[in-house]
Amino acid sequence: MMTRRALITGITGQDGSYLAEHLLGLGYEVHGLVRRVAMEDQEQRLGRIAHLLDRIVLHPATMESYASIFRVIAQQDYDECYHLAAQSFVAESFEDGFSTMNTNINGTHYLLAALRELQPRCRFYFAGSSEMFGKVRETPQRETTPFYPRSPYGISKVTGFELTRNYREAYGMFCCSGILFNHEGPRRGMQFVTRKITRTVARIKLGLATELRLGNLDAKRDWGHAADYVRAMHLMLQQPAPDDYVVASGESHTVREFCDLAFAEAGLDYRDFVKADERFLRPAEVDCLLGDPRKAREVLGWRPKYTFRELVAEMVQADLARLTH
Ligand code: G4F
Repeated sequence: MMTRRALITGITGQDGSYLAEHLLGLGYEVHGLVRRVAMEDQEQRLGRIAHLLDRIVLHPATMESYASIFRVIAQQDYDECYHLAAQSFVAESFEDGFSTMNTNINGTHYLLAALRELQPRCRFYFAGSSEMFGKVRETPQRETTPFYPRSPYGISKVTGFELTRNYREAYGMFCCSGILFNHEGPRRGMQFVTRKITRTVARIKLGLATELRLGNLDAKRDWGHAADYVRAMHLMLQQPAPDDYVVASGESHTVREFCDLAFAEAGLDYRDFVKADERFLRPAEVDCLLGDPRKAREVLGWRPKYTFRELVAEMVQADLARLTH
């Protein structure tokens, strides 16, 4: 069989790094789009893929420039394109909605337009998000649940989702969206609540911090492990026809429960350290997300390997190990 070639935008992020590993394991030739500054500052910016650098090909481009994306797509053919690059921090999208919209909406549009022009047979994956459900219209959320985004980030993802669907229907391209619920792991960025918690637990345990300040402890999320979720992305592009899929664990937990388990993993009681801080509240909150992964299970044959407890434990242990070595 011919080696398949995949292009990943956002390859330096948590999901990009796990997906690159997964595709390499399947024998793919893996390429990634990265900002030029990342190529020039590899130690700082390519940390998550440092162990893969001799096995992948990186191309400088930015999601803000159609010309730069076009140039990369024009260089060679790809079988599959995974569009993961985005401004993905919801709180930041309230601070600067314009740049979130610009990067997330136009970036997706540029990439789809370049593929349509140059490689309409390339299969395309769009990283949709459960934030699109926002103020949820039904529980659990599934592929047919109406969207009600609550942040500039959520709005940008709804638009990316609609663009992806429109390219599928208007131009007959193989375009899929994964509606992924929160997915975490030891490579998660520090600004997201799970990693903020596990890193601070490790710091407290080692005497480097004395408290953890958080916003809404009652928010509920459907959390899974990113290594599991990237497998679903790949499976979507192997189907006979393009479609959209919810990817979720089917369980919902509060931020408080995450804290409870994470502190307990280090032998601590979260109530002794967690402080409410309204600086971390959002202008509009998504209170409760719970996904229904039935379609992914039945059509893709996808099943997560990690339980919620295993996810929390792995993240705490990884942060403890990082700070002690
Ligand atoms: O970890 P978070 O920042 O993730 P959020 O907003 O759910 O978004 C993540 O998941 C989405 C999929 O549903 C992705 F599309 C998106 O890109 C991102 O990966 O916040 C989780 C919850 C929120 O309800 C937030 O209000 O935790 C609450 N929270 C409470 N205190 C906090 C904090 N979140 C952060 N980041 N920091 C806090 O101190």
